[in-house]
Amino acid sequence: MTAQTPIYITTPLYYVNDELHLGHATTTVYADTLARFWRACGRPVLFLTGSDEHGQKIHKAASAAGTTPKDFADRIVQKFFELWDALDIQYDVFIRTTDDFHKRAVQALFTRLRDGGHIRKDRYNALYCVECETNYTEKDLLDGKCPIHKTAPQQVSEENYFFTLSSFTQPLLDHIAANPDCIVPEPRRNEIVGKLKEGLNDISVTRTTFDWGVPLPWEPSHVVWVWWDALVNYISGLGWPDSPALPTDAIQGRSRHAHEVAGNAFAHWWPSAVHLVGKDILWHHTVVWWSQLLGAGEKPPRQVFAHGWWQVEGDKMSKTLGNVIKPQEVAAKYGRDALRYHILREGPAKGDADWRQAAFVTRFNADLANGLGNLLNRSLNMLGKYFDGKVPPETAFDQPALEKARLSLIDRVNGLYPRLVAAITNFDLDAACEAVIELVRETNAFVNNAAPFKLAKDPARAKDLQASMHALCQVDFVLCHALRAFLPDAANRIATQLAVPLDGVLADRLRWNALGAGHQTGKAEPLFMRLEAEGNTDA
Ligand code: ME8
Repeated sequence: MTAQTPIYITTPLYYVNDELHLGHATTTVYADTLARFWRACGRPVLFLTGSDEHGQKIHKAASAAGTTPKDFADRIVQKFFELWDALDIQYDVFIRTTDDFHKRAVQALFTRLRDGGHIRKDRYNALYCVECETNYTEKDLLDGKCPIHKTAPQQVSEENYFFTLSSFTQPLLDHIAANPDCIVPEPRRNEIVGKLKEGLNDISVTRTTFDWGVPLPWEPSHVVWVWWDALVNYISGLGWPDSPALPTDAIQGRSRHAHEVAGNAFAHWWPSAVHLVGKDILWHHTVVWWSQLLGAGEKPPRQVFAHGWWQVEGDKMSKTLGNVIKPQEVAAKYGRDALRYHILREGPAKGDADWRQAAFVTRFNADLANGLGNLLNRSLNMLGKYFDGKVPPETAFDQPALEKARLSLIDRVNGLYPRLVAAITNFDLDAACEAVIELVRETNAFVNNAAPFKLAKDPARAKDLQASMHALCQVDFVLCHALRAFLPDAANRIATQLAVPLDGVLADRLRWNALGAGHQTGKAEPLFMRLEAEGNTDA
């Protein structure tokens, strides 16, 4: 990977049967953070998200609401836009599976698979969970119920089209062996390899009992199974199979950036595709999706990253329990950076996680209010008092212990960029944030030791005062750039207070002396107010 290698980042297309919750916001915040980080590194990034609108689940929800599936989807998808706007999610392409260009791509894929001999008609007898939109065998069930939703599956029997999934067992195992990081983290890859080694069964991929889906081109009484339809979005969103450009014209108003690429958009972005998903849909995004691609003569994406699930205060998050965390409510109450930070620090990137309100408050106060906010505020206030807000020229401390502390800060600042790149390459968002917060902690300790407020009272210590304030200016500048991906609102507010533009590539910005002497900073404003344990601010 070089700074110029493109990266194509996707979230799942969420179902429009209900409003989105913390779980959906988590995958999307992860994707947005990766996208912002790599953009700040100067890498070409394409970030796609969207909505999954076909299938029985949506049909059922629309009937319950007394409306048509399309009207229902139109209504719910507006809520998606509102949520992503409220959280300032900077996606490039928003795709709806009811978009015409997408439906044509699904039909083209199906036709290719038929022509390649991968499709056959058969009798389908299955146990189908509508909530998962997936069928199960008796041995998958727990007490006769879906292992995820704990509801009894439907017994389905119909004649429909099957895909020869079984013939892809070995090609998938070979692909994974040749590309060890194509499924991350490692335990997730092992899980998929384990299941593949048990062998695969052919799967039914059309339905005739309802019509809310993409019709088969040669037999429109069949609609494509919703998963088969939805997964194709990752390539239809790039213009596959025959459009050289992204379909942004077709989705004007929903998509943010029209990326100009030389040549074919699919050829440009697909080799560097990274799908972010929850562990519940890893099977679909590897075994099912990759077989579709291989069968159609295309390559699997470069990587699938699967995160775990949130619980809430030790319980499953569910409507029945009434403990569903609504991201817009958290953002409205505490700020979207606070929500984002908690997701990045405490979220299920590596394994399952538990949303605990007490931990939310503790971390917010320690890292953001007492840590980052306090550092910024005191350093800018002191700079205003002692240097009229102007960055002083660099100088060393006379006192050896303080000079040692300053040299250590310089090392930490200059080592931050490679640390962030390594953490983000590994999808370790927690480690990336920790690297920034360690700089905050070390600098706060430096302020306590150097005590510029005391130095300012002693004219003989003028050089040490200058050394400390120059160092603080460098750290503040580096922090606002380092936080661009993780706390975008705070990064902007710090940049305003420092009176610097939030631009340029991180490799240039995360360096000691990237902020020149003589620069005039702006007015210090509090960044974060401490929270009381109940969640009230003490402002
Ligand atoms: O599966 N914790 O959509 P979906 C963490 N339409 N993440 C969670 C979560 C939780 N408790 N609950 C949900 C679908 N998620 C299909 C996808 S893609 C071609 C089709 C997140 O609306 C997680 O990312 O059910 C999970 O994979 C996704 O929401 C499922 O969203």
